[in-house]
Amino acid sequence: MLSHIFRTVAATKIFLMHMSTSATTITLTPSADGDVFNNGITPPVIDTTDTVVSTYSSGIAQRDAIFEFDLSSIPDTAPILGASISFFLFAGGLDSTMHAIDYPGDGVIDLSDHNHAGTTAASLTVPRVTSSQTFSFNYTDVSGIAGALAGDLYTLRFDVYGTSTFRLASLEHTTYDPLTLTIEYRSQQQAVPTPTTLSLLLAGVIGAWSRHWIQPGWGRGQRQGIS
Ligand SMILES: [Ca+2]
Ligand SMILES: [Ca+2]
Repeated sequence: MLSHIFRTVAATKIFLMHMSTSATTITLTPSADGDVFNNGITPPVIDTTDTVVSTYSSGIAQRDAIFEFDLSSIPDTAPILGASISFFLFAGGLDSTMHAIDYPGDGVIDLSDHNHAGTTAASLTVPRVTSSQTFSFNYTDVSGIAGALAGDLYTLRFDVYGTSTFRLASLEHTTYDPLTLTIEYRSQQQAVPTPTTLSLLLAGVIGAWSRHWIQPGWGRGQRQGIS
């Protein structure tokens, strides 16, 4: 019977531990998006209101597609299990690789985002797109997301190298959805029993103890013995 009690306690602990390590998935849209064009000669152009966000490369001229996210809904110390990006890509472009670079954000899309140092979160080889379509790809490195949690703001930038261009639907587009970022993280709920759980646990332990030690007739025998 004592083993039954221990099993009851162990089962309850296993349940609580399961609750403490559950995975949560969240899908975010950017808090801002836009692109920064810089050729090092003419004044840079920063566009955050167009219906299209572009990334482009042709020699020294570079246009970076930039997306800002608010990660405040994810606990600061939550382990990041994985992430993926999905976006609507307009027809065009050339065979090329698009690199997703990430770093803590500052809430503003400006010239400092051009060539801002960061982590290569993923690289996606995109063929010449003959019809507009949605693309998705998984992160190969989520450390940039983890590093941005404490400050809540997170920047994702698409770069292309060589001669290429890609055009994505922006937040301002009225027909196509903007880019989305899906993050899976491990929630870190405290493994503390609730009052209800504690009550049930105690009731189970007391009940098992009673069934074991208070045998039928035990109480009568005790009373008879005393009298
Ligand atoms: Ca925008
Ligand atoms: Ca910025």
